[in-house]
Amino acid sequence: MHDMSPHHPRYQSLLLRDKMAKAYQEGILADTALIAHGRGEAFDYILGEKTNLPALNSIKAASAALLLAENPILSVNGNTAVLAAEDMVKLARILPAKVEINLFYRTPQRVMKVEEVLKKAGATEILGKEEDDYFPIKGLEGPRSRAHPEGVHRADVILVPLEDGDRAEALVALGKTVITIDLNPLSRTAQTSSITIVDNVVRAIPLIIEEISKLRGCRIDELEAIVHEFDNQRNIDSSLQLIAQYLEKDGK
Ligand code: PTJ
Repeated sequence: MHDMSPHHPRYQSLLLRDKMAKAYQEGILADTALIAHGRGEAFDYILGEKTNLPALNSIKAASAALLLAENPILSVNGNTAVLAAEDMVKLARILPAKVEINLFYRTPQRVMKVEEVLKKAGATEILGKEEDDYFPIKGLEGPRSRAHPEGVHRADVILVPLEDGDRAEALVALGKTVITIDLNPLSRTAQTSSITIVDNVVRAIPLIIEEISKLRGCRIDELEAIVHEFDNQRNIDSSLQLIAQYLEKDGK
């Protein structure tokens, strides 16, 4: 760990960078994960590095959808495991939901490393392991098409933070409700998912956990109304407007 002062204006961001760099050195992350993280940082910067109103709206809709789900699944890749394993495991426990590993740059070694991270965070049941059964997702090729028969295949609602566009699109085409957390509101994942949370995973997942405990006492029709009234495209447009306002204000 680099010696960093907590008074540094970018302290939190530097801490996350350090965590990512260390995880890469330990073989948990693919090299491109650091590039993906940098892209996320850039979007986070122009969103003010805080959870904005559109993100709060989608967090509420996502929480209602997860509570309504019969078979919710939390899909975990390398970046999510490194940045938010404890929160993902906590979310899985309170729903309850299953956790499934799905890697874009899949190697048996990385699957084992991500499994270790999740176990260390307290996960007991993990799907998507190297030795697990799987069937490919229709319309997808390569290792990221792997889906566990009791996990992603059976799921009605899937949380896929930091995802790649093709997979989100293929899952939506199978009739699944796909919730994504992606700082880039223009990414294909953001644009094709059912519910898009434009926020950092490190802030969004704890907020989903909080929202779930608030909505827990709601009736089913109340939860359904929250999901039906949510307009994903309009909400993404609001995030884009925030970015435009930020650039306009700071560009002057
Ligand atoms: O662990 P693997 O092998 O499954 O690989 C995971 C990555 C993320 C490397 C892989 O899925 C990938 O290459 O993703 P992309 O296509 O670069 O997309 C990542 C998206 O996540 C981008 O739109 C980033 O802006 C966004 N992003 C990056 N960091 C965060 C983020 N969104 C939310 N929170 C973050 N911390």
